[in-house]
Amino acid sequence: MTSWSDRLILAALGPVAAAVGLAAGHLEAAATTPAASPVLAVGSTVIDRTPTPLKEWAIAHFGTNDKTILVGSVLIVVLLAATGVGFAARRSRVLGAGFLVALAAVAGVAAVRRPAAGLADAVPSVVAAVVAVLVLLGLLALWSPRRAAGAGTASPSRRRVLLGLGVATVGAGTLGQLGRRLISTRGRPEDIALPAPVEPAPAFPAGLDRTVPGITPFRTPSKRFYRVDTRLDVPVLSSSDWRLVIDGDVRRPFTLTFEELLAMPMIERDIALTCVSNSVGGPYTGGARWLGVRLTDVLDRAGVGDRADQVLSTDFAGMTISTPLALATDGRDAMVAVGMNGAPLPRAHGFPARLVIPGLYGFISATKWLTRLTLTTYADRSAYWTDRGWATDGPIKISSRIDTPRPLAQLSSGEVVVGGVAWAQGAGGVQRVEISIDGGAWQPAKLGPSAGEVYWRQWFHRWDAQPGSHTLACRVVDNAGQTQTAVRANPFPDGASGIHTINVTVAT
Ligand SMILES: Nc1nc2c(c(=O)[nH]1)N[C@H]1C(S)=C(S)[C@@H](COP(=O)(O)O)O[C@H]1N2
Ligand SMILES: [Mo]
Repeated sequence: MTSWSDRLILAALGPVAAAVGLAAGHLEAAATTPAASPVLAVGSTVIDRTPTPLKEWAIAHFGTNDKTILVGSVLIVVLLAATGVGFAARRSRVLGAGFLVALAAVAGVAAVRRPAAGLADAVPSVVAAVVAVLVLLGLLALWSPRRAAGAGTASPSRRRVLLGLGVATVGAGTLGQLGRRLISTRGRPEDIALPAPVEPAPAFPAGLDRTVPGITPFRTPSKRFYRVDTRLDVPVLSSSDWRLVIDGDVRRPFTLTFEELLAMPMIERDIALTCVSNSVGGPYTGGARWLGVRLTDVLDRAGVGDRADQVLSTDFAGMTISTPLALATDGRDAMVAVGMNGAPLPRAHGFPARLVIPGLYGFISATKWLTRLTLTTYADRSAYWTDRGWATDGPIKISSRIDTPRPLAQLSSGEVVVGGVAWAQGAGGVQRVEISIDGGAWQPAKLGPSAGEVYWRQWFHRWDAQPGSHTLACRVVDNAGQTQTAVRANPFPDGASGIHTINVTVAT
């Protein structure tokens, strides 16, 4: 007969050995590939296999704690399963060790079967198995239950094994915490040194923001750049863990690590992004200097097949954006961007990598937290916004905006500088901006410097303001001679149009 206290010890042996093993595997993964950590690999496999409605329910109920709860549940299940180990080990040590190895094997398989994983991703699970078995054997050696005297009196060997269990538990906690620390501080934006571009952008000209108060800065600081996401939280991705998979209708599907991406030739471009949801005169547009790899360099390496008409890009959470292949590869500088305004992409803007494609609205081009490029067809696959009725082909409509004075401003009479920004990315850039006061003739405004066709342009006009209430309007003419339309359209389904018009009052 085994006493109840011996049974408790037997039940604890497996979970404690497994915990030390998992913690050691986690730490090993933290130093190499965090996602290959036994706990995280099993956790993400569970997420992948969970039906979407259940996932949405979990996110709704647990919010940002959903990952913690998931990892906690995985740990509990594993530790519960491991309670059998000690009893198996009592029959034979090989049986007990085999039990632990089998548990680690589940994690190893999960790690290797993750997208873009390799055999090396099994290493943390192997480490976990070896450490767990050693701890189990060590604890058994401290204990010889057969020689233990009757219940109640703590024999020296029982005291030894209890001490061993305690030390091992503390060890598991320490190793696990070390692993956590290491993962959270590895692969952060601030740790990344970006390579210099082989094709740098020309020197950025000084904008009108120095001379025209209230005009939008020529380059939008990253912190002030508009943000449009389907997510509420800012995803925290690690660059060391990140992979870009290129698959679908390609001759040579392949996977890039972040280091491999950085090793490709980098280009640097000034590109203004605009959201299709931006209304005329609205704020969802920004200009930045982007650093990245030409999309065509990535696609050429894979060898695009001849059926594909769509680049379907997927973010780390499975959100999809579709881009017409013909537009993405027509010679414009579509890029897999890693840098924004001279620094790694901020997390809010897609760290570690995103797409930036000049001339197309963000919802069909600018995938943040990019992890996959799939060459496919519109007939076969549809993306997030396509399923919601938005257009699949969305060149940014030419437009212009008055930034200063503000709508309904109260001004003093005399000279007032009216200024703003204008863009005409798809159409050779801005040729001129015109302004009309109180519905009068369109007169040319003065343009600020140019940072290229796919960037926006600042403009201003000195207006001799007379007392009364006035209407100010602006419009852009592109380099193909086309004038911004006055026909009003709502953002849905392919972008707003119309003329930005504001009212101001000039005091006597
Ligand atoms: N993963 C992901 N990428 C995304 C989106 C998104 O919701 N999720 N929104 C898109 C839209 S609609 C726009 S306009 C741009 C906005 O980029 P920004 O937030 O960096 O300004 O990102 C695009 N990329
Ligand atoms: Mo957008």
